[in-house]
Parts: sequence; structure tokens; C-alpha cells
Amino acid sequence: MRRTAPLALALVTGAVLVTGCSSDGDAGAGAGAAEKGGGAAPAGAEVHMAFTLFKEKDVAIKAGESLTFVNDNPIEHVIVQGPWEAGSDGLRTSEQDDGTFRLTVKDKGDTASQAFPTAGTYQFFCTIHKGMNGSVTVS
Ligand SMILES: [Cu+2]
Repeated sequence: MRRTAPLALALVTGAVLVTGCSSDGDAGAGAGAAEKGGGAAPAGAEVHMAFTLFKEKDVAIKAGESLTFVNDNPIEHVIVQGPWEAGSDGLRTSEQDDGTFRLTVKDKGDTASQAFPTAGTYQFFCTIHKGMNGSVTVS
């Protein structure tokens, strides 16, 4: 089906890395150094996980951008997408993994990213911790 796409992307990425050694390119870009130091994370928003909750529970990104989940503690989390409901104590009373993605982070400093190509509002949660609930609005 789409066998060739990932291979093509890998080849392109490799080519960029090889040609990235050019000092001419670096000198030219230096004049207009970016003020916002965008790191290695893809464009979008970060969601930090502190112990058993998401620090950012409602985040907004644009279509095609990613959420990058950052583990702030050495606790395993498994993040999936799907509808959930929570009681007044913040703990989920229902949840349904819709199978779109499953991200596992185990150690402090681990990150995992997920792209959201289509506008909409999506709920996500950690399957291990009942208080870890969040949502992202993609516009
Ligand atoms: Cu968790």
C-alpha cells in the first residue's frame, strides 16, 4: 500500500543530514537567528506529566502539529486517545481507547510525540492512572 512513503521520507531525511554539513548554509542563516529557540520537539505543544496527572489538561494546536508528552518523573505512563468522563474528584468514571495511538513513557525525561493532522477536539488519557485526563483542540 504505502510501502514506499516511509522509505522515501527516510532517504530525504538522510540527504538533508548529509548536506547539513555545509558551512555556507549556516553562515547565511546566522544573520536572521530565530528568537524562539525551537528545540528538537516537533511543532505543537508540550504536555508534561507530573506524577499521576497531566499538567496541561486542555491544549490547543493547529492541524498537522503534534503533542509532545514529557515525563517529569520516573513513572510509567501509557497514553491513548479516546473519550473519557471524570467525576468531581477528577478520577475517570469511564474511558474508551479508540485505538488511534498508544504512547508509552517510562523514565524521567522520556518524551513521545503524536501528530494530529485533522481539526477537531480529541480526548486522551493515561491507561494506568485514573486521574490523568486531557484533551487537545486542533484547529
Ligand atoms: Cu499515567
